[in-house]
Amino acid sequence: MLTNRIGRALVILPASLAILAVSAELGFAQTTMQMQMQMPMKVQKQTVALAPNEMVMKNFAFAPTDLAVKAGTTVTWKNLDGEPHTVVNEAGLFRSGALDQNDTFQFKFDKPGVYKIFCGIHPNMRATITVQ
Ligand SMILES: [Cu+2]
Repeated sequence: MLTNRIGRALVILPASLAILAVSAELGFAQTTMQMQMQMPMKVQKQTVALAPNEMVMKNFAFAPTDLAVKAGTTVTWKNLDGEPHTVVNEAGLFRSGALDQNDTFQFKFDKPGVYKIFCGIHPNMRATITVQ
């Protein structure tokens, strides 16, 4: 009987230690999740406040993908991603350096036309600026 009781106590003790360890980890995971949930909300606010002559790089895409401006307009690109992006004109009219998070690049469109752009690092990122 006595050996049985000691045996049971030895089983219960590691089990409760494991529960303590798991709940400590859960607390940490919850904090991390809260941080992740708050961050995209801030990014969304920035996107809503976009100026008509502004294009962002977000989630590995240009947004908007089609932008229409009048001749003489300076267009601003802003990278909201944690990964660097570039702005390259297909026709070779302009090419930015690598833009880190929150970096911007500007180009003034003097002549009407259709200007296709892509990211030199991720060529599947594409957009069009139509100058009227
Ligand atoms: Cu890119």
